[in-house]
Amino acid sequence: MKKETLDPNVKLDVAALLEGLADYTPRRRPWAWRKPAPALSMGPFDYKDCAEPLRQSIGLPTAHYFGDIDPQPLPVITTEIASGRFEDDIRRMRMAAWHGADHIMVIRTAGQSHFDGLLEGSPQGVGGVPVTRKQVRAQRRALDLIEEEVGRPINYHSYVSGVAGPEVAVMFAEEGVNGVHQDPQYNVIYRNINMVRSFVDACESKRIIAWAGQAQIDGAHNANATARMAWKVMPELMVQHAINAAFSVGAGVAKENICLSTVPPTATPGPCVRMDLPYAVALRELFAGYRMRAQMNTKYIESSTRDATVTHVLNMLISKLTSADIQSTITPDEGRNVPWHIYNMEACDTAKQTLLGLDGLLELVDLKPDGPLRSGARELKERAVLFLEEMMARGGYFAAVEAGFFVDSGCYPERGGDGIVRETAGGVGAGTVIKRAPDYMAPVSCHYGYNNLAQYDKDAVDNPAALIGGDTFSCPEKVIFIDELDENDNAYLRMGAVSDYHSGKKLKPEMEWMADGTVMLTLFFPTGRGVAEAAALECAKRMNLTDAEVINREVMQNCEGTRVEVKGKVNFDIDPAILVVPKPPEVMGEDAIRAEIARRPMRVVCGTVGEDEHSVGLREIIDIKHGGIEKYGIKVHYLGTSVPIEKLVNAAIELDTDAILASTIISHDDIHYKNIAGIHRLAIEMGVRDKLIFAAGGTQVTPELARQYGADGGFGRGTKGVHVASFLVEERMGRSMPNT
Ligand code: Z97
Repeated sequence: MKKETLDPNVKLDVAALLEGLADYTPRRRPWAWRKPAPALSMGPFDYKDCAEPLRQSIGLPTAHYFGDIDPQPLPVITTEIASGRFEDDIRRMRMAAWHGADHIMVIRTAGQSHFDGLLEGSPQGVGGVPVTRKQVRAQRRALDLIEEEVGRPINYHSYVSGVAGPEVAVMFAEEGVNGVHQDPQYNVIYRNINMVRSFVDACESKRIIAWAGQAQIDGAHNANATARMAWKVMPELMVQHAINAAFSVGAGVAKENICLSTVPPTATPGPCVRMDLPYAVALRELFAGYRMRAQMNTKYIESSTRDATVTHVLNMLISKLTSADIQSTITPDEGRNVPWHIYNMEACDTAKQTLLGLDGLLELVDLKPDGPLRSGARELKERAVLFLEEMMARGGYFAAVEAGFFVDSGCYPERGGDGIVRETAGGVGAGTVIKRAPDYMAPVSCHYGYNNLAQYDKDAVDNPAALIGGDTFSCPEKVIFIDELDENDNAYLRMGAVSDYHSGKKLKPEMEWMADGTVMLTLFFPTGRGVAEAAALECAKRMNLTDAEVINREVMQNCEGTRVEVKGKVNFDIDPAILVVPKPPEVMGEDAIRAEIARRPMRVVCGTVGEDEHSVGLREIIDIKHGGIEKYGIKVHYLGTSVPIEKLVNAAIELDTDAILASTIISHDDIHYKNIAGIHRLAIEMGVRDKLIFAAGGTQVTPELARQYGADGGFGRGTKGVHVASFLVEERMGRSMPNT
């Protein structure tokens, strides 16, 4: 890859990223937190708890009202990427970084936990990517460029778990991975990997995590997602956090790098904030000094993106009322199982929007020092301590797992009897742990436990790797890089098949993979759910979509209507060369507009037409306060809202104006275009059309259509006063206006 910087207007060259990968070394290992900006002022606002802004980013949709600002909240924002193809995930990472994500979690392909060794190459995965050195190195390299582009460090993250946990930990430290999930309880409970093996492996892994300065996230969120009644496992969650946190500190991980993966366990229609807030408070009291990684609830999630987003927002209210060092985002794709680009961006925007909206909340409100919040928190802590005590009395963690203590649906000490049971001597990898021999020694930079060094070389006690002239942590050139092993399943082949799309020569709709052809339709049918779904699929068929599937349905009323969302594929390409791309409007300079109005004064009459009471948009266009056309000296006669079109044309004649501006928001039955056509027709009938400039605007107005229906100019969403003033002046200069 020749140029190691990105141009914001040029697509990321993924193929170039793979060139010379064998010699690429990462720039850094440790996790990076956002830099607080305690007295941040942006646009018209002051912020209380934000971080330093980005150099380049995409702001929230409404940012243009406030000078295109894009403030960044303080917590690190996570996005989870799970498309299964690492080369496509890279492009998604860039988009996510522009939307404010600085923690990119790469989900692993199903089943990798049970591979007793590292994978190589770049095969395609299911539900995530096979995590390999090549995949990690290429993605970290891309993120090195992307973080420079947006102007903030980006943390790259995956999993140090499974039977190959320590091998993965070493590879991650070598490759500059900054954050990892590491929790031996995850292996035991969810992957049935032998307990002894999992805890021994965790010692080595955690030592490496400590050496690399990575952030470590535990696995307690999985109990939320697995327990039958997730709101009942709150005491157990605290026990799981405690086991991994204390164990990690024992293995040498700094407390400030240990992140508790915490999820508000309850969800709507339950009274979730009332139930989850005491838990969040208890957790933060019990684990003061540790980091909180606030995950959203993914147990009670359905395929409605709206519903998932509200849950996410309620969860973030809890983050804001308590604390979150990392704010995770998954919604809204998790519930409908379509891990598409757009949902990563939506979720990042939801987090940013919510956290910004709640900026400074704790300057305004206090959590009550007494009452149900405190008694609830205290009770949960007591239950957790009792749980731990009973666990100890039974003989410790292994004995407790054998007795089915974990992921039980009772709120301890109540028991549901449905906990997950594992045998100490059972599970994948059972019997593989052997005692270190008396002459055991490992010449490596970091190592857990007994290493016998003194008996070999006293000088090497503090630096065992010196015995071999440095290990791969100190000498990256010793790392062996394997490019590809599978000649049928690798990135070169996959990218070769879609190279015209990567280069931009051809276009095809895409949701997760380059040129996957996937599109989504939203349909409404005035009928019940079953018929609506079948009708939606029939519709997709007639629209020539293949592989059509319903991914969401929401009943409006049993028989009056159902909303259905369908995904499907198109099988055509678009040649960008044949597209007619409208030019953005050319706007005259403000001084030139003012000078022209001073030379030839201009009068306009305006109003919202028909039955339309929406005046905000029009006022933005005319009022001097909003930078409207008055500001240039144009005399405006505002007739108000719901003005009959006859009145507008008559007023133009009586007041002898140069122009009519009609604003029209309501678009039912195309009434906006019907009104535009009506004004045009009336002005012709009254013999004044040639004398008048007629402009129509509104959020649903398309400029081309407005002109087709008879207006001289049309103005849609995003129009500012300067656009309209510029149009009026230029239009008048282009005509001979007898009445001026
Ligand atoms: C999250 N959505 O919020 P395998 N270790 C831990 C895990 O949680 C996971 C793995 C390992 C989730 C992430 C599910 N979590 C997705 C503590 C997976 C991965 O390769 O699937 O066996 O393990 O973090």
